[in-house]
Amino acid sequence: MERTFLMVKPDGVQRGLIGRIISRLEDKGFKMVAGKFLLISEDQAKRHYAEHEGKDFFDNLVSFITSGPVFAMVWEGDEIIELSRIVIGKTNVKEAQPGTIRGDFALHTPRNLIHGSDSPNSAEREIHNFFEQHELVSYEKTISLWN
Ligand code: RTP
Ligand code: MG
Repeated sequence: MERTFLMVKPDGVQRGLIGRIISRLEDKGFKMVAGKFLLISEDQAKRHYAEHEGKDFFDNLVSFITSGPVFAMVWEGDEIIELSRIVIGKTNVKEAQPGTIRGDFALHTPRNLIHGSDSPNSAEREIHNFFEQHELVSYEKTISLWN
């Protein structure tokens, strides 16, 4: 079972979309194992976006993600890293398809509402940048998706 780090970014919080974004992930059948509402520190933001350090939009990314509260989460499911990015939709809002979170709700590319890890290594690093091991809740879903 794979885990990923998903986060409603400050624009999603400001627009009141936390609930609807979580619903999309629940509708798909993924399992939430951790969640918290917080303001990100600058150091935490730089660690989170380490892969983009040196790019021209790095400073904007850090200032945007620290500009207001976020809702950080860990979700679990088979191949969830790839599947959740399909539910989220493409980074570029002009490419994000209707039916995806970004396709249905996002208007501007840097303001694309939600972050999702892009690989198992990133997921591991991002989860531990936001959560302690004891905050990840281990449980079984008692309603089967298959019958
Ligand atoms: P995310 O990390 O937020 O889930 O998004 P992503 O994988 O789809 O996109 P990524 O390439 O990792 O970029 C991270 C975030 O940076 C902003 N961005 N701005 N050219 C630009 O101005 C530009 N490119 C990316 C977006 O907010 C993107 O989500
Ligand atoms: Mg990314």
